[in-house]
Amino acid sequence: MIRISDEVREAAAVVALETTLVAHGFPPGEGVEVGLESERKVREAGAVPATVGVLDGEIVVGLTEDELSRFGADARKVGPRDLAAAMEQGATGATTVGGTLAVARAAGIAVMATGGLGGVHRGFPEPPDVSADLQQLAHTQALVVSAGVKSLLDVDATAEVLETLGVPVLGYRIDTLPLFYAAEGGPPVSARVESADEVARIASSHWEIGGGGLLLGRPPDEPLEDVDPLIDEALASAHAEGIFGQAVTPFVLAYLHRESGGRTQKANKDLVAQNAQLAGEIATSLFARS
Ligand code: PSU
Ligand code: MN
Repeated sequence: MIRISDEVREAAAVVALETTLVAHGFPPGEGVEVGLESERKVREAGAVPATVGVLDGEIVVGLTEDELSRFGADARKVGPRDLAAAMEQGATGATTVGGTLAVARAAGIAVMATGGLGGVHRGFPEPPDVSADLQQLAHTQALVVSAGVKSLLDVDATAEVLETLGVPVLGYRIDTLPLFYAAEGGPPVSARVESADEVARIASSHWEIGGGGLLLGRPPDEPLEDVDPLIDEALASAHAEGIFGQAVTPFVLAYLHRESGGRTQKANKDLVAQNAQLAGEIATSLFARS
């Protein structure tokens, strides 16, 4: 049912990587580059990358480069609820953070990296759109490294939901939750941490006492502090075009990449790689402690 690559199966320290950002978060071709760069960063940190996706109905943990290149804009966006249908229908599906976590749980992988977590969309409850990432994170004993929550969302509301769900929100050398492109100005984290080893210790303790997922927010090294007006424009444009549900995030990201002259695309690519590297360090620390 799940094909785990030999390398991942034999690895000591593993980091799961998602494919939705590869297929739907960047222009065609570029997403695959981002995925491959993330894999390199995980390896540099001494861990093994396990990129997850559904290929012709088979859940794969540890896609090869050739396999990864098949995750283009025509791939389904697969959250936790979509996995079984994609399998039975022989589909090719790019897993979101939530979908990847569901597979990581089945495969016994405890660390994953992404760009920005999904969350509560702006304007809640109109529409009542809350990413399945949140619920799945709460129920999976895994740590997600991200540049916080995507700032096209209602980040404050998302932080409140994470508290309600009992998800620790750690800040990597920062007191507030990073805002994806921007570093500062988000809601307070539940604990600030200074090192990968400290994160590994906190995650281990959390799991020992029966806790579920944790979020680690890592601010981007080169933040963009002026994207907010463009995000407002992108969301207004999505609304005007009747874009809703799963299509909103890809639409808004593509709008920003285009209208910023590629600045958000570069920032997004860089922060995904930085998160992958840190996730690799944490996976390595977790293994050393086990
Ligand atoms: N991070 C990025 N780009 C992305 C995503 C994360 O830098 O495209 C994806 C993740 O797969 C996340 C999804 O799970 O966006 C959230 O989508 P939605 O808001 O529809 O739940
Ligand atoms: Mn949604």
